[in-house]
Amino acid sequence: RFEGVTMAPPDPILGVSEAFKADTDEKKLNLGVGAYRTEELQPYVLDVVKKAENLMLERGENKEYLPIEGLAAFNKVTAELLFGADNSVLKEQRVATVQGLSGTGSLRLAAALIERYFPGAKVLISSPTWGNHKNIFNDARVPWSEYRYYDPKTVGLDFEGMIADIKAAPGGSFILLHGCAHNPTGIDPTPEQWEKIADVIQEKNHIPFFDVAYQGFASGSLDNDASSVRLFATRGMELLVAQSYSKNLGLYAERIGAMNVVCSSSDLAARCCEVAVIQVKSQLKRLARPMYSNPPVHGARIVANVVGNPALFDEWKAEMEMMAGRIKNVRQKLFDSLSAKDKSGKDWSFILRQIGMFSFTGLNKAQSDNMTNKWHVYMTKDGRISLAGLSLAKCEYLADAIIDSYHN
Ligand code: PLP
Ligand code: TYF
Repeated sequence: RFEGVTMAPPDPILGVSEAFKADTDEKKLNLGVGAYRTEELQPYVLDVVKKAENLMLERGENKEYLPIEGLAAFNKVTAELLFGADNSVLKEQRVATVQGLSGTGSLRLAAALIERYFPGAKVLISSPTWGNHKNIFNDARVPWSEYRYYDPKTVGLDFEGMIADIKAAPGGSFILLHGCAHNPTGIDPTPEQWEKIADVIQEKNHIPFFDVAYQGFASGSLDNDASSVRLFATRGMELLVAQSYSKNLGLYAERIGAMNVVCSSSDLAARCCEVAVIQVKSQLKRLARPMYSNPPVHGARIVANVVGNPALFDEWKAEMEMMAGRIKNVRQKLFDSLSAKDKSGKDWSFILRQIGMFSFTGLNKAQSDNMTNKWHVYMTKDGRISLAGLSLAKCEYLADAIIDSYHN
């Protein structure tokens, strides 16, 4: 009976790691998955995470089930980290926060909410976007379409196209936005552009839906990286925000994140907003119950301990700056190596304008194949490379590989 089950295609991102493992060449380089590595290209567990885990062990905490909505201390600090503790959306108790199974699980939970309570509503996603967004909305049976985002001619943002497509979407659509460090392009709107994006979303009565997977990782500052979300929240808009601690705390496998729903009301002082928060939370719990019942506790405790303890919080910020700084250093070195080696006169400065873990090189599929087949550099076929998996020592080699692939 199971022989009727057909073969599923490999995941375009995680499949790259599998291919990398199978390669026996010692020059091989894995720039596929977005996971931070040290200069020695080893996985990194943050010192603050180890300290928080030691505290947890000393306290001898139990393994009882969490409530469906997750750990209360985590939900409190995660919303404060996102919006800022003194933000009026928190003071007015306008946010329903539930712990999710990292960014992916939180997005999936919100997709289920959209499918159930906004039947027929469309989600607009950027072209291109993180590959899993399409899977998540397909899986939840939420219709989606794309808005223009990346302009290959400028290797920058197609802002006019983006605005036109958001304007043209049916009123009341959900507009998926990357809070910072857009994956895969590394290109973010400027603060002035964010204001204009908020204007058209408000005009069209759309609902902004932020995916925040890199808070602190784009600029090195948690507050700067949340400024897009805060700008929308300050306007009193309703919005959805998925959060992930995979990258900024290196908690990839702990699956820790959150879904935040900001409720609004024409009369903000009215009780109707409070009621909306309670109702939305009850429905998120109802959706979670048959899917996974309740979320894991370990990562939630780590985050609650790190963010809730001023000394650990400061240490975290320093470690995050160190990680973001290392990525900036390899970004600069890669640019310098490309500029020095490439005799064609091509302008590589777009690499320096991109931010976050990734660089979108502009290499097409055939050129990306050449990177892998000839140079043993593993990357996604859309031309994205993870700078978090690159070391200063490998920049020259990578520059040779890119130049060869570009010009042949
Ligand atoms: N959203 C974006 C844009 C991402 O890049 C990622 C991870 O790479 C995620 C969400 C979710 O990751 P996780 O499920 O590990 O939190
Ligand atoms: O590199 C990326 O864009 C991500 C990484 O469950 C990732 O796809 C890997 C596994 C996972 C979530 C994200």
